[in-house]
Amino acid sequence: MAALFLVGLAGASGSASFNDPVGDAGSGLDITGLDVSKDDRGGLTFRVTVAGNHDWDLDQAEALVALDTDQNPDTGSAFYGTEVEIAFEADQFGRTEAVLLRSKGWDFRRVSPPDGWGWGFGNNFLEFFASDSDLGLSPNAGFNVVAAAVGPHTDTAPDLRTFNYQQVPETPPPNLGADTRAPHLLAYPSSGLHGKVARLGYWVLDGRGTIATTVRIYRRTRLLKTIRRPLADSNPFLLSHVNWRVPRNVHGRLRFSVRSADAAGNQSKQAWAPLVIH
Ligand SMILES: [Ca+2]
Ligand SMILES: [Ca+2]
Ligand SMILES: [Ca+2]
Repeated sequence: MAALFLVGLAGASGSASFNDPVGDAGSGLDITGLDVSKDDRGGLTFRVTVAGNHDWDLDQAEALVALDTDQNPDTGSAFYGTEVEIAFEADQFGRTEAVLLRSKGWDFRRVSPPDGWGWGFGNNFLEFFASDSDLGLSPNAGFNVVAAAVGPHTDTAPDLRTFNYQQVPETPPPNLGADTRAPHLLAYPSSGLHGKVARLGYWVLDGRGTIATTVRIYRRTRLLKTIRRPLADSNPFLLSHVNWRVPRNVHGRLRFSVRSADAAGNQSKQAWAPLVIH
């Protein structure tokens, strides 16, 4: 079944195709490409192509396209500095619909879609259309874009960070200034068994996608363990964790802190979560 509510795109200029590997999504939705095209009236179309055939309403697969509209990963929200996100998700009746979200702090809020936007899907793609101005883009401005399949097996295109798209082909993206924005961090209540490996979960968002992390485990105020992760790529679409082999004689209610620093040395606030060892 296919549904398509888009206007035709005669005379598209400034089209770009970005590819993503096939088979990098496990059993999840496998993105194979992202196509961006522009018509001569300032309309932009985004098509996310996926492997295999899907009945979107039946599969309940969810995907999103995130736009860094000012080509600055240090402004906007999660997902490498996103200002605008279009998410394909199930409505209250379980049917796939597209919703528009704008960044608010490190989060997003749903907003009414503009007149004249459109979206649709076919067996192997999701697509939406909007004018550049409704997406917050100046005429002819470039932007960064990433597509992501949401779920237990996240696939993103590209695998890390964003593609740069220019409405005027071959315009170079602007040079970035110094990164002065610290990563944003959440720690998740975690649990484990004494004598076994416990997984301590957290979620870190850094605009430029590179962080170092320090996890500290405490019983009340006594430090039991420090685990350091060196500077490395960080994907904001994935939850992170560190493993801790819990000593056999440790159990009960512990807690842990997480703090991350980006490549420029900006430190996140410290996040805390409980850790229960059975
Ligand atoms: Ca893929
Ligand atoms: Ca931005
Ligand atoms: Ca990928």
